[in-house]
Amino acid sequence: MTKKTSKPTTGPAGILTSVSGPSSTNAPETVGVETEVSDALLKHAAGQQELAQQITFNPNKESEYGEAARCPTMGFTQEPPSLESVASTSTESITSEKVGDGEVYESMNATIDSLDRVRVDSSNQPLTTNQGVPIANNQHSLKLGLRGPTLLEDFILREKITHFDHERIPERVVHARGSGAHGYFEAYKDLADITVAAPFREAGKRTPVFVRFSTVAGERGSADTARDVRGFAVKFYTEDGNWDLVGNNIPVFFIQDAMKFPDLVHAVKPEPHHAMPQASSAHDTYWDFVSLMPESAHMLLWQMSDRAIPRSYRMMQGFGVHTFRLVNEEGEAVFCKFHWTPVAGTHSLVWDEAVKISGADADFHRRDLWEAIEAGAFPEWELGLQTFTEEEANNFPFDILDPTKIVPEELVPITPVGKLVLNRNPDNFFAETEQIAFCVAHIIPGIDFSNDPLLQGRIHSYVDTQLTRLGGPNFHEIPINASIAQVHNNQRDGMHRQAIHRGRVNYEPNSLGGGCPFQAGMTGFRSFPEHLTEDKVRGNPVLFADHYSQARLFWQSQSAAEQAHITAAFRFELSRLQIVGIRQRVLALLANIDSVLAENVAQGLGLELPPPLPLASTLPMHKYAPSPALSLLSYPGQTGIKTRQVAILLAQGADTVTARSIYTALLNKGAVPRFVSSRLGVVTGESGEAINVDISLEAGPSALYDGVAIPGGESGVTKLLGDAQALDFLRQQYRHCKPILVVGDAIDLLMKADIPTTLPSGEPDNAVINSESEDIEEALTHFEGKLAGHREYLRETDPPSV
Ligand code: HDE
Repeated sequence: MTKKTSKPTTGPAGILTSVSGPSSTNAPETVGVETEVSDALLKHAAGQQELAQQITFNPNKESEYGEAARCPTMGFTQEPPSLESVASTSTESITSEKVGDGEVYESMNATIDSLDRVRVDSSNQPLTTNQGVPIANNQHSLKLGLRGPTLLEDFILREKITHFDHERIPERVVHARGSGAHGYFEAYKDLADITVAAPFREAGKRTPVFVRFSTVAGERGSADTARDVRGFAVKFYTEDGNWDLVGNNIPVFFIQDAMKFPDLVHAVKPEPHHAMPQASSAHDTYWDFVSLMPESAHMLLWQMSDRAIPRSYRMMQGFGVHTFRLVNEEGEAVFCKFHWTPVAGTHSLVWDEAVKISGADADFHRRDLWEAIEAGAFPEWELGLQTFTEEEANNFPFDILDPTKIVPEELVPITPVGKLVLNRNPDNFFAETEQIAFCVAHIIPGIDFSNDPLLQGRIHSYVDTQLTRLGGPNFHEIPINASIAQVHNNQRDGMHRQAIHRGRVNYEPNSLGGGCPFQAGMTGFRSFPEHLTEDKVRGNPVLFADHYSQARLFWQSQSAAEQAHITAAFRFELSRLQIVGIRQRVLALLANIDSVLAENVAQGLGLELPPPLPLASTLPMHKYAPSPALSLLSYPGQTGIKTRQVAILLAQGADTVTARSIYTALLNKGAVPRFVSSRLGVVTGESGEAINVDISLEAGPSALYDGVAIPGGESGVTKLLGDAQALDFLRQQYRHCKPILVVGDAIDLLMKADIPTTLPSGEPDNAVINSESEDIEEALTHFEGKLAGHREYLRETDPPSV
């Protein structure tokens, strides 16, 4: 006879303690007292048992091996029986002003949201310490008596000074000097046929972006107008996560392999023994290195061209540089090069001007970007793609994995796919522009890498550098870096962690969190499954050894003025060197590109042209037809004179009526005219019309303006004739090829300043405009045309005649 046994009772001890419990799946019905907390406790315990029982094994294991692994499966999940069952604590419904309203916002990571959640406005607020304690006296430290020593006890003073002592973070190793803004990218069309990337999903779709422009070599406080490559880094905040396109304003690079990057940067940065020169490549170590690395030849021509001294961040192109991949829903890939083209056109400074701006306004580019956005003249670029298949790439005369090569537009045309608009300045430079962390590894579904060996090294470098610069692995939680897509994973802890994760699960696979967060399988990011069967090797393909044919292509595609500037730039840089052997080596490198270029630079240095450097390749050099798109002059832009800065030069007694009409006409066309005189104050004309001077000649010297207009008025002109600063101003406007408008008597200034009205060719100089005040309207139209055209390079001679 079997004895009837009753169902064993399960007591709550296993719930009320945190170690061990009965081997029973019966959930206790009570923990004794009945409260909200006890109810949550029971639900949690029962739910955890239930989840673990329902997920009896890992059903995905089988699909992790062999062919099946090519199509990753979605992680397995089990709906938790209650929200309480996956809580960290039974007390989560207890509320306070600090812990919140006791609600669970399901599937939400509250560190992810717009920047509104962290913006601070202190209107009507008293000063407090960082602990929120109101500060009674922010003027004095706590002392023992009015004349006594300061007390260690002064926690308010110590907190303030300690925070101040640690205000600086390490600057970026490269690209330390920069400026940024918010904006959006708007797609022209749906690109589903070639990519699933979120920004290209539908026509008109807007993706928020933050863009940072930078110089490369200079330190954080260096001048904006140094001769240098400019960074052009764009962070797209997409619904599939952040995509960073970390490019430059030049489409090629100095080196072909990440292994050489630290050498390149060491060579260009200030020399280690005396830490000079700042933000300049014009020194021995740089040219020593690049002349021993002839793959830099192509990049050197771009770097010595006017691209390296842009007029404005708004007036330069941007390039992804490397070949990337775009991948569509079917998993098919095409190769892709990214191009940003400025709507304002590509315009540059001239070197003499850039040097002067460095002294007059080291923030020239930062100010220009800030001012344009503040004024509502939002900078715009068009994004264009060059796409091509692997098969097409195999027939190109260069290797698409070589970052010292472009894909000429004549070979693969550029398709416009959207526009970038920068329409909001940051609230706070440090919190946003300084703390933004771009990373080449930040890609999203639809974008993938190529095997470019420079790109491959960059994938590692950017996260790595932020660990030091931003103080640990949680820099993705800094608001400017946080994605707008939800972030859920099992990464935990580390310096400055902000997210407070609910629940006991911080691993995957799990049953106790219902399997969450789970892998996304085929809807997640999948790398393009490129097929490769190769040996491990350190080296490059033979086509990488052609160092000169694209350098020659670039040279031959430049206008006469651009070629003259490149020649002068090489001469300048090399003339600063001290070691003759290095000068000679660079000349030998140039001799492989173009004999006239090399000869002219050699002459400028007082050297004989040495024989060309030996070639690294036995393959014949490819002959490219010149590509007009490589000249800056092919992008005059569509914004005319908008945002162009124009000086209206005045002295007491000037024709202020004409001055005002010039001012108004320019302003109405979107330009930024400024009344400039030797002193601030009021200039009164013979008519009695008074004008307040905007800026003095000292505070705003010539190099800062795109053009000058000088009204007549006998006594005003007489004063300017006797003012050497004003005459210098005019001479520099002329030397820097800017349009000059002189009205009435002001023509005398041209003669006094030795400014010719004809070009060296004998033709009239159409950018030196002379008018009577009655004809000012017609003259202004002419002046505006020249201003929009930016420069009259035909005026230039080497050395300058004025
Ligand atoms: Fe960078 N680069 N880079 N670089 N780079 C950095 O990352 C690096 C390269 C570029 O506005 C650093 O956050 C390596 C090419 C831009 O914040 C660092 C290699 C191109 C910016 C780094 C390269 C770039 C950086 C320094 C060779 C053009 C500024 C601070 C393998 C396509 C982004 C930082 C900003 C910044 C490493 C080569 C562009 C150290 C190792 C080629 C625009 O991680």
